[in-house]
Amino acid sequence: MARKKIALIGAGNIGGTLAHLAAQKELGDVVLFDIAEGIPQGKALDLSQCGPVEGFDAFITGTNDYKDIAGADVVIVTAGVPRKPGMSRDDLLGINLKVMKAVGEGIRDNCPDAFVICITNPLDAMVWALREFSGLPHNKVVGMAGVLDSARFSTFLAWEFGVSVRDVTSFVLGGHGDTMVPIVEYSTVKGIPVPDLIKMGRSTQERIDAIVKRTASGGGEIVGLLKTGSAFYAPAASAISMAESYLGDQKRILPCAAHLTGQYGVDGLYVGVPVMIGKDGVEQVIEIDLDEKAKAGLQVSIDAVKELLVACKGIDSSLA
Ligand code: A3D
Repeated sequence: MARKKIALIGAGNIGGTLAHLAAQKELGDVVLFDIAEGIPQGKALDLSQCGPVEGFDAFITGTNDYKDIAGADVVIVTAGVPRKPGMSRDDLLGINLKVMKAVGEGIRDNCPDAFVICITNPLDAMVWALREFSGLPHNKVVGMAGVLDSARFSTFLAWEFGVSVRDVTSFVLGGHGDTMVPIVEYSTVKGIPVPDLIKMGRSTQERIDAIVKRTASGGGEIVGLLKTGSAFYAPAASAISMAESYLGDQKRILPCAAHLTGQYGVDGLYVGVPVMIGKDGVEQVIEIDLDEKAKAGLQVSIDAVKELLVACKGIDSSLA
């Protein structure tokens, strides 16, 4: 069987880490694309030389030409610029929207059958715009945020309870970061819901509330420490788990920014919800009953996404 092809658009911190993980896991051959000349080529060469040491078979190449992503099975998009001092949110939105236009058209023209995972921020708006510009089916374009947010939540819960991260399942809905909606009732240690663990005296409501808060500002905490960039190891690992579920038809249930068509009372927006990812991309959106607090939290997320889309449509009239 021919090897799969993984195209990574953006060869920055996350792009390079994605390339390393994809090669180590032998998901397929890897093409790193970036507009910066030399960066994708240099990283590809460096990563190729890990092969003999780590014992993986994967061709890793770097390019500045979209033609080289032709026929890719999976595309993971991290292209964009971070917000710099003095730049407004709308300035950033305008710049990254232009990037999504170029990337979307590059995917449309070269690998329209790919499964596309967007990571570029502001995530919920960029994944929507990328889908619009690429014209791919909605089930084949998805945003990565929930896997990362729930990984952060699970990490802190495992530390709190002093248990293996493997025994923790956590559940988040909604947007990335501030508007994330953690569902504590569905977060468990080996199936025991966190509220039950509080009743058992294993933690307190105050401590869990603090963990929820720390999770929601988890990205900012890392930016504050790194000072020159944002998190990249866990974001890359999260996107790779989504790619693996697609390539292996694993049908994993993962929280992703997915296109909704009436689920959770939302139509035509990308919102963070649990979905099943298999060989057809997003095969199902899992709708769960929410209590009033979670519903209100999700509504805040939805309103924030709507506001961003209005701004996008104001910047690029082809999106209106
Ligand atoms: P960084 O290391 O700056 O890499 C971005 C790369 O994109 C750079 O190499 C740029 O040269 C490249 N680039 C810029 N414009 C284009 C273009 N038009 N075409 C192709 N490449 C281009 O950033 P990073 O890898 O740390 O982060 C990438 C993105 O992910 C940013 O938007 C972050 O905000 C976002 N991010 C999202 C999450 C989520 O959970 C959603 C988490 C962490 C980072």
